[in-house]
Amino acid sequence: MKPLRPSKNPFLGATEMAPTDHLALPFFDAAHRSLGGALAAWVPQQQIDEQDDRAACRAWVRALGDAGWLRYCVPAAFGGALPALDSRALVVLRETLAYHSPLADFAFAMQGLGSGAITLAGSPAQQAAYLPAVARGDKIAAFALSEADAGSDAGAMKTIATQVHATGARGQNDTQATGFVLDGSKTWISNGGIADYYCVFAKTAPEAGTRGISAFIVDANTPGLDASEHIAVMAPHPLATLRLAQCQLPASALLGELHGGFKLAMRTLDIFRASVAAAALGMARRALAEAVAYARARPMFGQQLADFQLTQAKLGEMAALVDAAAVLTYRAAWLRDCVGTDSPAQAQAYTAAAAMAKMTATENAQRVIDMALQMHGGMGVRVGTKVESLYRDIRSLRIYEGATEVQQLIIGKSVLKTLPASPAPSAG
Ligand code: COS
Repeated sequence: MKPLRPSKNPFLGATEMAPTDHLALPFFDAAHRSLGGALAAWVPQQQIDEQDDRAACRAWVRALGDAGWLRYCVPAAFGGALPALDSRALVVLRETLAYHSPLADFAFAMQGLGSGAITLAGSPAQQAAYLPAVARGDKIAAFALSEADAGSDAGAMKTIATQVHATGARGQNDTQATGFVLDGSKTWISNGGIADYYCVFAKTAPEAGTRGISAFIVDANTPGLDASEHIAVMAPHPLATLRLAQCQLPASALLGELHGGFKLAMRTLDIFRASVAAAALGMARRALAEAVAYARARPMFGQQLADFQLTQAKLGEMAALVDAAAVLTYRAAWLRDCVGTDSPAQAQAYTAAAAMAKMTATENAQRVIDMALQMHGGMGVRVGTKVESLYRDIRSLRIYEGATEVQQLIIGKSVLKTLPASPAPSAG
């Protein structure tokens, strides 16, 4: 067998640039290829100490903003790089960032998710006040939907926004609200405690279910907002519980239509679900690169680990899982960019494709990373090796922004709606 190229130090792992060959696929155009190439060269040059996740996240936002990468989170009219949010650019950015640093990817992604609802439904004044600052990295953004008893069942939220009327009366008279008072609690809020503002979803008509939810922009310094309860997780990143006690908001804080918040949240999540898939893909590609580097270098029974058919079979399975995730992820992004979501049928097709991508890419990445860790043997569980941190980093992606089970539900509902009631009769 042809000797395999050993790396100098197998325990340092695969440190080269993120791969870019996949950008040759027809889902992408020349601009995506050049974006991916430039970012892949930029990220490894950054020296950000990630020991303190909050400080690191701020530093990544600063670096990503200064270098212009955050401009892909907002449209050109508000300081963005492209006329509209481009799903393929988001996918390229997140995959490449996650390959090197899941925390860099997190910092980037939250700028997008935390400003997405403003891009989709903000008033011109809201867009001007927040989006350029997000694109520069001057404002840190956050998206506050989940509650202790309302995660997958987002419509079950209890946080309430009571309308205040000119007379000082409180109620649900939709026409004369001069402001709102927010009461409740949100949890699992990424960037909680370091964000400059939060897009908060709250009930404005509690009896109306998902049709009685509205979105608000809540500045971090709003009296009554407390984001000091940090949540520690297995792959540290800024996360907190928000307490909202009698937070007084002006009428201008309402984001989008009154009672239109649930759909706005779903539309925002839809855009970014394909990019969560891309982040998982970046981590899976990195795990595969680590496994290949290790297998080539590790001597065992008089040959290298990579010389064993068992190893080659595993690497083959990992590569196929990565490519399957890649194709679904790129298809979802391409559908949104190139087919659009204007008609109900298009929107339905994209929602299902994004759910398939998110489910498959995160689940496959978990398997690929687990296999890469297993291949590393004892080194795989040693704190400080890349596969060990990837093993922790990937886990939450199967849960946040719609758990795998929610994606299954979305895909299943879509299949029931779109497939014919009975299969065509067979010719025989
Ligand atoms: N885009 C636009 N509108 C959407 C939508 C989408 N992707 N998904 C649902 N809607 C609309 C529906 O069309 C429906 O509209 P009408 O009231 O006009 O009929 C409304 O929203 C309610 O939809 P549905 O009845 O499907 O809502 P459910 O309460 O059954 O919830 C799931 C459906 C489970 C899919 C939804 O709650 C969900 O995505 N949950 C996960 C939330 C999540 O990602 N949490 C993590 C938070 S961020 S880390």
